[in-house]
Amino acid sequence: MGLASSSNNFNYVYKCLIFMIFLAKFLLPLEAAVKTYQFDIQVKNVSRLCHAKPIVTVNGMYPGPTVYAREGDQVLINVTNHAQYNMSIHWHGLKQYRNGWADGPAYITQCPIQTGKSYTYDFNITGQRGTLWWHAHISWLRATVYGAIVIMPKEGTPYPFPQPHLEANLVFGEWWNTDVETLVKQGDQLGLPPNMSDAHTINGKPGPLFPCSEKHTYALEVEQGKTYLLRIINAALNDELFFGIAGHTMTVVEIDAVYVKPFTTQTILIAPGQTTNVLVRADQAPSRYFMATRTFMDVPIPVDNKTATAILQYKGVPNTVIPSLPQLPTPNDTRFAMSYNNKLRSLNTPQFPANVPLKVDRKLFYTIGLGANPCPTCLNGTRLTASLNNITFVMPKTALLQAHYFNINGVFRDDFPDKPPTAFNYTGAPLTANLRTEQLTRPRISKIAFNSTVELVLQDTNLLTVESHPFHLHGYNFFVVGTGIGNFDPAKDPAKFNLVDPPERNTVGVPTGGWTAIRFRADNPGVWFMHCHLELHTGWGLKTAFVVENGPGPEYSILPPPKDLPSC
Ligand SMILES: *[C@@H]1O[C@H](CO)[C@@H](O)[C@H](O)[C@H]1NC(C)=O
Ligand SMILES: *[C@@H]1O[C@H](CO)[C@@H](O)[C@H](O)[C@H]1NC(C)=O
Ligand SMILES: *[C@@H]1O[C@H](CO)[C@@H](O)[C@H](O)[C@H]1NC(C)=O
Ligand SMILES: *[C@@H]1O[C@H](CO)[C@@H](O)[C@H](O)[C@H]1NC(C)=O
Ligand SMILES: *[C@@H]1O[C@H](CO)[C@@H](O)[C@H](O)[C@H]1NC(C)=O
Ligand SMILES: *[C@@H]1O[C@H](CO)[C@@H](O)[C@H](O)[C@H]1NC(C)=O
Ligand SMILES: *[C@@H]1O[C@H](CO)[C@@H](O)[C@H](O)[C@H]1NC(C)=O
Ligand SMILES: *[C@@H]1O[C@H](CO)[C@@H](O)[C@H](O)[C@H]1NC(C)=O
Ligand SMILES: *[C@@H]1O[C@H](CO)[C@@H](O)[C@H](O)[C@H]1NC(C)=O
Ligand SMILES: *[C@@H]1O[C@H](CO)[C@@H](O)[C@H](O)[C@H]1NC(C)=O
Ligand SMILES: *[C@@H]1O[C@H](CO)[C@@H](O)[C@H](O)[C@H]1NC(C)=O
Ligand SMILES: [Cu+2]
Repeated sequence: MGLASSSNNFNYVYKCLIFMIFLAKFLLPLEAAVKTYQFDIQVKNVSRLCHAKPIVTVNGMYPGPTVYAREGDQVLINVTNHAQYNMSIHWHGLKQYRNGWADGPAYITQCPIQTGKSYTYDFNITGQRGTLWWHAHISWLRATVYGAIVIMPKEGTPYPFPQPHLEANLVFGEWWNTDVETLVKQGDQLGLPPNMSDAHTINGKPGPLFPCSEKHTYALEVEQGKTYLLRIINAALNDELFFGIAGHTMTVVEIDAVYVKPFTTQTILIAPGQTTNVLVRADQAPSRYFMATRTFMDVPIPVDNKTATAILQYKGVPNTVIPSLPQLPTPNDTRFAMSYNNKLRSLNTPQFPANVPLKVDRKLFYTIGLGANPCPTCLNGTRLTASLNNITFVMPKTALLQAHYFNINGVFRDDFPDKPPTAFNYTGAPLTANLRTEQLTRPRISKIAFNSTVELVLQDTNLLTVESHPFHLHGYNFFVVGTGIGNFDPAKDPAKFNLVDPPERNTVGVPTGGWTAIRFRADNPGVWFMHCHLELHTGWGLKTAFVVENGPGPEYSILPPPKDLPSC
């Protein structure tokens, strides 16, 4: 009897197990997991380079916490603002389909979360996997309020490259010894750029080439023969960066959460806003090797050119071993920058296709200009400014997405011009005579028909100076179909476009004195910010937005706003 009973029990347990395995294997993956996070915006005293100062943080962490999710998950992040500053957070690179309410740029898609208030960012991660990041999207608060987003592929879906032994995030930032918001205010009053940063950082740490760095050096322990996936994020405010590891080569496998055709390199180049995943094999003699990052700047503009370092530390090697530095290109190495960017190609496999729009419905040509407008109280009688098609963006007092959704008149104009007011030799001799830009009382943005295909050529100009500008589009990835030095030639250049496997990303560098052409299908209704990701230039007005109309019926239209959406 005992035997029969135990056999029955066995049968029962066995059946239950099978059923549970069935549930787990076939039902759970269909059920999207919900990931919840609490982000408390808190001011905390933090010390670097022998200077302590209060900084704005998430949960007291600098950099902030990593958001882990899986493709298909729903993510709920309750941001509670305990600081004295207005706050909003952007989930950089997440497409936020029909859901601009969760995108984050202050006064574009939402009013800020005011002191003492909370707002829950509620979004689904659909059709994306890889490395992205989040950051404050108001004033320069992203100087300290930023962190990584790691999106794993769906359960059971491997990477399209060898499985690494371990993964690590490397988030590059900038550190100022003084209060950044004060610096920005001072710069605004003078009409000049605020003081440049005092250090670059890797995971919030400048490394041993700076004073007081003993505790402020990031080290990654590796085992010889093993392969590591480094998720690299440029969260710096104003600097494009080179990165390399002494003695080691890297294999680039992903940019901006899109897989690329793998290639090996000694150095990567990464602009603010961009991410790059690389595989590194610990294939050198066990020792300690510097990982280093330094600015790329190919015009004589003063920049923070100091080198931040971290350490690749082979297991068992004592800390007394002095690491060597990698050879990075010179700060002005334009040739390296061009050749590196030319190597980036979408993976473009049946599983991960590059759906490049081949036919273009709407052609846009935007010139990027620096300028100076009269400012009697400023140091020089002028305030430095920046513009697209000679228009300096003015911040509205109400969020554009609300104004669009609720048909509030008078907040913005939707007649942003498709081309500059006058054609000129954009990248010819420096133009320093009339640097005025058009400054309006409300923003001008461009209206785009739902599901139309858009080609946008971003053309640098020599108004004041040429310079490289990393442009970021919210709500979309785009394909970088072409780039060149000098003036874009609409007769000749399109013939050279890569419409097969161009890199797909959310942030792209427009080269110094050159142009970049991007294409995307406007299938995500909403109001989507587009701006230079150099905080200095964004602050000067180098930004605009697209208002993408609703499609046919509710399932192609903007979702209703969440109940806790902040008001102005
Ligand atoms: C932050 O640290 C500095 C230096 O240690 C100290 O002078 C200051 O009072 C601290 N501020 C706060 C708010 O704790
Ligand atoms: C967000 O967090 C705050 C502070 O902890 C809490 O009061 C609020 O209820 C939370 N909101 C949600 C939707 O959980
Ligand atoms: C996210 O997905 C869930 C489940 O499909 C759905 O109920 C919810 O409305 C979606 N949220 C957004 C913001 O799209
Ligand atoms: C910026 O730098 C200048 C020159 O070094 C210095 O005089 C000024 O005090 C700095 N501004 C702030 C706000 O620290
Ligand atoms: C770094 O910048 C400083 C100040 O702008 C400049 O004096 C110095 O020559 C630069 N160093 C290099 C290696 O470019
Ligand atoms: C780059 O900078 C170096 C050192 O400052 C200088 O010698 C060289 O001429 C510059 N190269 C270019 C292409 O401007
Ligand atoms: C002030 O303006 C003059 C003349 O336009 C220019 O040469 C100078 O560089 C400017 N100074 C600053 C600090 O921008
Ligand atoms: C534009 O300016 C550059 C540099 O001054 C010059 O080489 C080029 O010929 C000019 N192009 C035209 C079309 O005038
Ligand atoms: C930009 O607009 C201003 C103000 O209307 C004008 O004075 C200036 O010539 C324009 N510049 C260009 C490059 O179109
Ligand atoms: C958008 O256009 C593409 C290509 O013509 C088409 O396949 C797709 O169905 C369209 N989407 C909608 C929602 O109309
Ligand atoms: C915070 O945002 C509200 C709403 O837009 C605005 O009225 C207020 O002036 C802002 N406060 C600060 C300190 O910027
Ligand atoms: Cu810029």
